[in-house]
Amino acid sequence: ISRIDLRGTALAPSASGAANGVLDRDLLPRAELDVEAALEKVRPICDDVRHRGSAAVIEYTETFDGVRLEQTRVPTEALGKALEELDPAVRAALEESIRRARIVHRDQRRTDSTVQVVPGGTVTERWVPVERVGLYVPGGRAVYPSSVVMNVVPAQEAGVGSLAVASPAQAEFDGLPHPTILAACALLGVDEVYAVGGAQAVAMFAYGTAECPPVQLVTGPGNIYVAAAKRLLKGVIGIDSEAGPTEIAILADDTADAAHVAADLISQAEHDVVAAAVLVTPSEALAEAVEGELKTQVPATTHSERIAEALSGRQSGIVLVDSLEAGLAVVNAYAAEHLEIQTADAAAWAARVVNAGAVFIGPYAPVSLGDYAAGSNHVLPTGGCACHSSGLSVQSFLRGIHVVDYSRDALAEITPHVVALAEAEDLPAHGAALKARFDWKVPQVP
Ligand code: HSO
Ligand code: ZN
Repeated sequence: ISRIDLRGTALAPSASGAANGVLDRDLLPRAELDVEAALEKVRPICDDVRHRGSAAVIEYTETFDGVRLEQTRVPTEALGKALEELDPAVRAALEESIRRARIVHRDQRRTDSTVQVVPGGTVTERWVPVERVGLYVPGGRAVYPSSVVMNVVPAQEAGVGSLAVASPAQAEFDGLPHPTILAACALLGVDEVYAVGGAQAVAMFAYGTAECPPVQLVTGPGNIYVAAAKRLLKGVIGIDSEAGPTEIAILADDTADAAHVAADLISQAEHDVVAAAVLVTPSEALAEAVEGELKTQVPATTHSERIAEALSGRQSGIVLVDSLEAGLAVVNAYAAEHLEIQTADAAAWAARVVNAGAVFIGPYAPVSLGDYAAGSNHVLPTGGCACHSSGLSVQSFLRGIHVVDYSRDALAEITPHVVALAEAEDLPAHGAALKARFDWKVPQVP
């Protein structure tokens, strides 16, 4: 892991508390993902699925996954069987993860609210779930039943009526998606699952096929082709934000336990050779101790090669700063997907974080807890998107409909203003629509 020395660099937050303006983002370790290049590859696939439906989906599955499907939908019996065969310890863990996620996400549900703007004039914001949602679940190396939980629970708690899951067909599992994915679906009560992956899965969801009715929103992580297909079909469908490689940032002082800091950096580096692990600290002693811990811990882990590559990439590093105040400016500018605060007074520092997907406070809230069982969601904005976006929540599956209700008197009262604005915009018919209700006369402002 490399060191980035920002000591002596002016990092004080601006008057508004926002650190973005004062820190050159290029100073920070971060990788780039080129989705654009994949767009040209997925365009013909999406077009083909649009025109030929299931037949095209089946052909692409044969080409890319080496499986000849008879039908794209996974039979219900296969879901039940996967659940029966699930390791009881994994089942119990998933059940607890689901239980906690439900507690948190149920609490996120907004209630409709009506405000009286003027006597006789109200506006209501009515929250309505998306009717049908498609959830993409990757196959291959990243088989994450926990991500099924994190996508399905908020959709269900939002009241989404119809939910379908797509996950690549796997030759080694008789052409079905990974059995743990199927078992997680069964546990969550999802029975509509398709053995389809890649861009063709996103196109199937967007345009619909004879087997799979179209959905309105597609969520879930995926490889670069899935990301490209989502970007391409956005508009036909709604999408969640693009999930880039996992990131962990840790703001720590010398009260932090170096072994724990190292273990947490390693935990997220484990995802991917391009995963980012960043420690921000004013403590040279901690930096050194963490480097020492990494030297002993990394070789002892199962995926040591992948982790070593992630930690030595330019997206990872130990950032030395003059003070925790400067460190706060750095982590706010970085806008990490996950941010741990391991300092004295951690909660107080955490309260001053403005850009992060999720914040983990103190020594007993490691990111891995949030990945599986804190109750919070682990689908979070990456690549700095935390400065404008939020993680997945019940809100992601709702739309707010404005409901406008005005009486005759309330409309009469505002008519002169509407007419004035309509005329200023050279749209007199807009004003006329109101005047028509008052015999074409503009009611006088009292
Ligand atoms: N840290 C990942 C989520 C995950 N971790 C799934 C383990 N399984 C992105 O937040
Ligand atoms: Zn993780």
